[in-house]
Parts: sequence; C-alpha cells; structure tokens
Amino acid sequence: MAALDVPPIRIPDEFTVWAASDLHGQLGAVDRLLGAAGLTDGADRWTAPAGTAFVVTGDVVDRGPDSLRLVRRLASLRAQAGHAGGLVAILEGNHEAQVLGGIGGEPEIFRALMTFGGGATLRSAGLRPDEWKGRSSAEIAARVDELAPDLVPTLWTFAPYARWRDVLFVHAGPVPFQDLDRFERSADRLWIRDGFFASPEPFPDAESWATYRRAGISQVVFGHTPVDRPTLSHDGHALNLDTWRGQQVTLARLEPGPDLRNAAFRAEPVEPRAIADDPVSAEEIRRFDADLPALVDAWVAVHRPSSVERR
Ligand SMILES: [Mn+2]
Repeated sequence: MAALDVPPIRIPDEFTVWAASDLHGQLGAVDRLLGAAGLTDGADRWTAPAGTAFVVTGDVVDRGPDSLRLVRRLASLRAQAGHAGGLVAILEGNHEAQVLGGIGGEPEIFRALMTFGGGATLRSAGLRPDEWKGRSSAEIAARVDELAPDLVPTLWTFAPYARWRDVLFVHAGPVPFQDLDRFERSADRLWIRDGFFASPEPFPDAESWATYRRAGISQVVFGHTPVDRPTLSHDGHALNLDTWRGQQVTLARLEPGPDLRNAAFRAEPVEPRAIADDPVSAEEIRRFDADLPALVDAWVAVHRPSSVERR
C-alpha cells in the first residue's frame, strides 16, 4: 500500500543490519535502544558508522504515547542515514494502513483504526478526544492535516518490504503461493499470522514458498503477532520481533548466516498505552484479520498518491 513510487528496499550485503518491529509510539524506548547500540546519540542524531542499516518492520503508530514524534524521529534518521552511507528502512504495517485508510474515509478501516489504538495517534498529533469521538473521518482528517500536516504524507513513504542477503523483512510475513509482484502490492503481507509462522509447510523449502525461494529469499524477519520475547520458527528461518506481549520493544542485531539463530537482542520496557482500548473479542479480531486486507487494497487502488515528495 505504499505510494506507487516507493519500491522495496535493497540493503547491500556487506551492511551491518539492525531490526525492530511494532514500535507503536514508544519513542522513549526506541531512543534508548538506538542510543545504546550506537546508532544514534539517544535522540535525533544518526551516529552509526557508514554501512549500517536499521530496519523497522512496520506498526510505528497507535497505542503508545508518541506516535507522531516517533514517525518524525524515524523519518529524520532515515534522511540523515542516507547522507552518511547508512540506511534506515521504514516498512509499512497494518496500523499505518489503518491510519491512512481510516481517516481517509473507509468506514470499516476507520472502525479498525479506532478499535486498535488509533486514538493514541490522533492524540499524539494534538487532537482532543472530543475532536475524534463522534466526528466524521473527514473532520478528523482535516484536523490532523491542520495540526500535523506531515503525518499522512510521511506514512505514504513507508516501503512495502526490504531485503538483505537472503533475508526478507516484512510486517507480518510472506503469503503462501503469492508471487513477489502481488506480495509487494497487496496488504495480505500486513495481516498474515499463523498462515506463515505456524504453517506446517516448512519455509522456505515447501512448495507454498517456492516464489520466495526462487527469488533468493530463505529467511524472514517480521512482527505483527505479539510474543513475549523474540521468537524463532521454521527451524530458525523466521524471527518474530513483535515483543509487545512481553511489554518490551526489542532491537535485534542480525548476523549473516544460514539462519537467524545468532541474532543478538536488546530490549527496553514500553510505556503504557496512551488510551485504553475498548474491549474486542477474539472473534472480532479474526473478522478484521479476514476482511481488512481486501478493503485496504480496494481503498488504496483509488486513493494512493502516484508520487511522494522526497525530503
Ligand atoms: Mn501489525
């Protein structure tokens, strides 16, 4: 769902690569992790040696206290790294799609946005609850544009996926039998869960993953489904970094090699949600999971900007 001219990101083989996922407005934890790793000065200055990449596999916004400031931090680091022989790859997650499509006016996507912590993003942009509760998405979008005119344009710059050596970075995972062109364009990769990481079809060797294997991909770093700690599956070929269930943000340093077992981790505790979620049933989550990718694809086909202003 990235804008039409945001291609997948290719990280040079010789780069040192760090990754994190599902940051959800946790600016304090992110700053501490990047500072401790030497990637930044602990705030808004990129200090990593040339040849360093930092990949964020989506879900920068919603839930936590500082969505807008975290989006701005990552976009700033991305620009600085680009001028310092490094690379910050910001990938889209389903929460970015929910913000864009939700305040963009698609009613079911808007419902998902407000069910899964979108109020925190609106609050981080300076809106008061009475400026979104009972308001139309058009009113909300106008207010967001007034208070934080860079938010929506920056979310459109997030990339669909990234690659380094034989490693694929993507928000939720590869989708069985999907060719890479479809994978890049469809929102399925933002929502898949156990259809990838708990599939009895081993990745990358089974027939259902042949399109990825033939493209030279045999490992996956992803998030989206909350776990207590970094979790390997597919015999070490898949690594889930969404440690939201463990109330932590995790930064991984990857090692080149045949699997992801040698990754090293740092973690920082998260701050509480900015706004408590309304209760949502497991059945409702399953229905959102099933319905949203096609709704997002249809909405994006009409509303996606054809180009993105580079900054
Ligand atoms: Mn997600």
